Amino acid sequence: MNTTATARPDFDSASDLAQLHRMLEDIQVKNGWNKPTPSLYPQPKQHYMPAHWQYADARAALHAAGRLVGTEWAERRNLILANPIPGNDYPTVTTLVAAYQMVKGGEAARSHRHTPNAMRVVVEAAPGTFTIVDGTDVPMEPGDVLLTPNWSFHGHDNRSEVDAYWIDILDAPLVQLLGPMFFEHHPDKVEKAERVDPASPMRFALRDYKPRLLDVPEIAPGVRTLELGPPTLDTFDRVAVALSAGREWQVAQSTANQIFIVVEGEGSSRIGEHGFEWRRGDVIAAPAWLAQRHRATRDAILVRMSDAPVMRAFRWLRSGTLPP
Ligand code: GTQ
Ligand code: FE2
Repeated sequence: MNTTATARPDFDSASDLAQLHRMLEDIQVKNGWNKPTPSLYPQPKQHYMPAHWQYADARAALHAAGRLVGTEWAERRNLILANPIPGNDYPTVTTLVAAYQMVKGGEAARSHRHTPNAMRVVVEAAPGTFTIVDGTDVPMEPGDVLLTPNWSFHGHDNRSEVDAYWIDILDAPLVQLLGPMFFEHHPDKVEKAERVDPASPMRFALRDYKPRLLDVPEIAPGVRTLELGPPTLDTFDRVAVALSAGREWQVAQSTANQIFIVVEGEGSSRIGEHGFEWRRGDVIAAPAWLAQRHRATRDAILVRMSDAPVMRAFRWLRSGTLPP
């Protein structure tokens, strides 16, 4: 590169450290011996906060948005669950974003594809509601988990007469962090589906995973977990959790960032120092390295998404201590 020649500072003339530090600016470096905040530290620091969003609030807001926001011009009618730390308007936890979305009865949301991986958990939908994934209609029923991996075309088609509500999870914050973001529309506004596939590998139907979940051995009294796999998505996983009424599940600190969605039941959670009371359709942000306890007041099913696959891939998946 041909840059304007500038005189090199005369480092040997520096008479004290402050003067040397000032001269370092001229060669665009920072000293590494006197940093105000260390770059390396003994344990994870967490800037994101534990947080809770109520479905009742989001539903009311989306219902109103149904009058005012059209899917003819809005890519998606969604509400971003941005972590409530100052200045943040997107991630729910460091690597993941959650959003509530509504598609009205008789309406469609156009097909597109993007490098972020995505999934949804359905809260309300009547028969005839589909996500079209790469030309296949995948049915959406309450409690179902649907995947739309990196670069697969997807659109939402509600051919029922009632409004459908669900929760999206995307790894878009991770893609923004690393850089490889690509997005494009489908050439047809809403991709034509050639077939309906209720048994699509992109779908974990509640009616299928609930009985399997309730059948696995307990990992603690009244606590069962079931990984909703095969992985399919590279960056985040899904674990269904069944909690029996009156039981508590204690979870140690983990480097994995997590988001919980309440599929059935009611209860309360403590994430770090924050306590939340939850019910069906609610979302909880559980940032990494905060101990957790979850208690059901009525038999509950939760789905937990986490970036554990990323942490594991680079050998950064670690756990710490249980809640006090
Ligand atoms: O439904 O395709 O909440 O692309 C954010 C981005 C939903 C979707 C969101 C998306 C979608
Ligand atoms: Fe999308």
